Amino acid sequence: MTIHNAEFHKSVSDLGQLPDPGPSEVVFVGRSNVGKSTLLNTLTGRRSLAKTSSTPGKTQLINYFSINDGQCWFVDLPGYGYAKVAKGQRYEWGRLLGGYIRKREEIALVVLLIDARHPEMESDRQMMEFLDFYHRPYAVVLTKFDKLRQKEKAYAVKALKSSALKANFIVNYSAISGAGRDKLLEHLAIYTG
Ligand SMILES: Nc1nc2c(ncn2[C@@H]2O[C@H](COP(=O)(O)OP(=O)(O)OP(=O)(O)O)[C@@H](O)[C@H]2O)c(=O)[nH]1
Ligand SMILES: [Mg+2]
Repeated sequence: MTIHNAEFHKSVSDLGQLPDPGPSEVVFVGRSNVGKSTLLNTLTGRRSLAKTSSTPGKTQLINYFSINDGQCWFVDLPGYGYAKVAKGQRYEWGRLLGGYIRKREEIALVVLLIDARHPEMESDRQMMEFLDFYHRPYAVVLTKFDKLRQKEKAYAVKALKSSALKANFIVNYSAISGAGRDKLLEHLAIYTG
């Protein structure tokens, strides 16, 4: 798809305030600080559309962005993995994040962002299980790919391919170099009507 314009639409802090069903939604999820807001900005070409920060936990709301005058919505969800979880314990996704993924019918695709430097995090693995359990189609974007050496790149892709077996596609992404942007937009065209 080509993004002609992107506008902030609405922020929501409670599942009771969700906007009425609109166009199909592409939802961005991932650990805090993985680069969700940065990806939204680089994907849409609007540098300060979504607020980014070097401190994790910046996005605590559900933020809606209208793409191409309502062709679809991009949705930035709160990050997870900030609070420590004891080994063997199941992740409690925040109420907003978990509830949204379970209930929102307009979700056409969940884009799960995973830090390319840490492709085997337990929380990400559990998120994939969660998405699978609720029959949510999902794809994986490996972020911060520019931070890896050549050898690490090959390792990250291999590790992810073996765990993200149900992912509809996997894209390596760098907000710095722009790598993966065109590929991701090409894939998203299928889900955005
Ligand atoms: N080198 C590099 N840094 C990145 C990339 N993407 C994001 N970052 C940096 O990572 C930090 C976190 O980015 P955000 O986009 O705010 O992360 P987020 O996932 O929205 O974080 P929360 O809202 O806290 O959940 C920022 O300092 C970004 O500049 C990338 O592709 N390469
Ligand atoms: Mg954010």
